Amino acid sequence: MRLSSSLALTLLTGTLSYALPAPQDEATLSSIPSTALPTAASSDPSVASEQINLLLQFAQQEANATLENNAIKRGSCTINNVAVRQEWGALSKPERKAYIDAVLCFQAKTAKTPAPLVPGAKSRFDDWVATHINQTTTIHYTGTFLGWHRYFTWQYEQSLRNECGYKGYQPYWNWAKTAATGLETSPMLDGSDTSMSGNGEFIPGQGSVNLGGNGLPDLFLPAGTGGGCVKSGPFKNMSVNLGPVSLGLTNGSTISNGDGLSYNPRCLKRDLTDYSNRAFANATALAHLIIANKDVYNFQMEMQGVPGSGNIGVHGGGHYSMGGDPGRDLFTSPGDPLFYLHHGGIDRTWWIWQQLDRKTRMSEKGISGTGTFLNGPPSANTTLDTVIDLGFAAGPPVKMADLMSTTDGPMCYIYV
Ligand SMILES: *[C@@H]1O[C@H](CO)[C@@H](O)[C@H](O)[C@H]1NC(C)=O
Ligand SMILES: *[C@@H]1O[C@H](CO)[C@@H](O)[C@H](O)[C@H]1NC(C)=O
Ligand SMILES: *[C@@H]1O[C@H](CO)[C@@H](O)[C@H](O)[C@H]1NC(C)=O
Ligand SMILES: *[C@@H]1O[C@H](CO)[C@@H](O)[C@H](O)[C@H]1NC(C)=O
Ligand SMILES: *[C@@H]1O[C@H](CO)[C@@H](O)[C@H](O)[C@H]1NC(C)=O
Ligand SMILES: *[C@@H]1O[C@H](CO)[C@@H](O)[C@H](O)[C@H]1NC(C)=O
Ligand SMILES: [Cu+2]
Repeated sequence: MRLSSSLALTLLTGTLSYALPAPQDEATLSSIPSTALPTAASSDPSVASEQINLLLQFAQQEANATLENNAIKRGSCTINNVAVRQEWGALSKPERKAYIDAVLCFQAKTAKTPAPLVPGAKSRFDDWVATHINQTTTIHYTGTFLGWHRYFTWQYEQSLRNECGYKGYQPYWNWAKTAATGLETSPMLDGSDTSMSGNGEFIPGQGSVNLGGNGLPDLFLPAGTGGGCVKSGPFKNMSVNLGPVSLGLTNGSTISNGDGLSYNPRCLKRDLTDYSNRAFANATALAHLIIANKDVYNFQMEMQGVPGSGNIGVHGGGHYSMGGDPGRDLFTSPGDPLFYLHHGGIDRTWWIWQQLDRKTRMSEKGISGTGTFLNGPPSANTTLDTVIDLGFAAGPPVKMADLMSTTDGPMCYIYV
């Protein structure tokens, strides 16, 4: 009796990983106690980067301990078969090329979306953009934001593997790193054959983008160092077919092309903006997001930016540091293939945060919000039973319950 209740307590407090040392890796498992984790984000970017690294190590420890137990219990996702998602710069050049080739293959495959429904969806890549446009107002500032984008990114990765022979996994963007180095010199955006293509052509004399208006205070972001068509790297020839729906321009105005579903082929434009990366997605901002927020409401609001606060969060910071078209259009943003590296980074941030308190943050208490953008118009609370449906991009529909863990539901991956 005494023994079983203490085991139950151990399970409840999530410390089973420490109680049951894994046979081969005991030292690692017990190496970072939760008391050693930082309690406040450092304002020094290099110290903050160290803090993020420690949080990441701890998250891996927690996730790996569960995967070790799954191996003992002969579960399907174990430490032996778990996919490991890496930062773009950590991939070898052949690995980067393999990812790029799979995306180009995807862009050359015929769409599954029926043309009468979305005339602008020409490729498999476009199926994803169409789904995102169609659901934009019900997947941002909602209870589904994190889960929806986790599933969207995972299914994209799976489709690259299953339909285009990709053998790797979804790489991610570490904004803290590009905030320190600058975007244009990073291996992800240097315009080389092994990058996600580079900046757009420089357009002199651009003004600012205004993210305010519509009752909110103005929030001006300066233009970047590009602005025109991307002319270097693997995606220099790609055609952006859908949108825009709500594209911020550098003269402060916003343009749209109706519902964004008609065929509107144009070049991929980027306007790499170090300012937005440094101001909103630096190491301190990322460390603060993970450390300071104890409940999911505050976590996801800081991540997306509290409207009117002047801070667009790491989510907005990443999007607006790409700039251009479709980068500055919330609806059409997956039309830039860099979107998936950005959302790999978003998902990784959520994953690390979840591992710090697995019991709460992977349960219904780890969900906050409703089915509509800032609950306008009012709608039902999102729960573990809320269904996520990616339309013609990929199936099957799943429940939020299946998306709270990256290793206990249909998915099986971790981050390093
Ligand atoms: C967790 O497991 C992954 C996959 O085997 C490994 O790459 C990573 O180093 C491990 N992390 C820790 C902290 O044990
Ligand atoms: C871009 O298109 C041109 C003309 O069709 C072709 O010669 C070139 O190889 C293409 N470049 C890339 C990177 O796909
Ligand atoms: C901003 O630029 C767009 C595209 O060039 C143009 O159509 C629009 O009229 C401009 N708006 C303002 C306020 O200058
Ligand atoms: C880093 O991000 C934080 C939070 O967004 C911000 O307050 C700070 O000014 C940023 N640092 C720099 C150097 O821009
Ligand atoms: C929805 O969630 C809010 C905030 O957590 C809560 O106050 C409210 O009671 C919930 N509504 C229902 C119908 O459960
Ligand atoms: C858009 O969403 C509606 C409602 O969920 C759905 O019926 C329709 O098929 C969707 N269209 C696309 C292109 O996914
Ligand atoms: Cu989105």
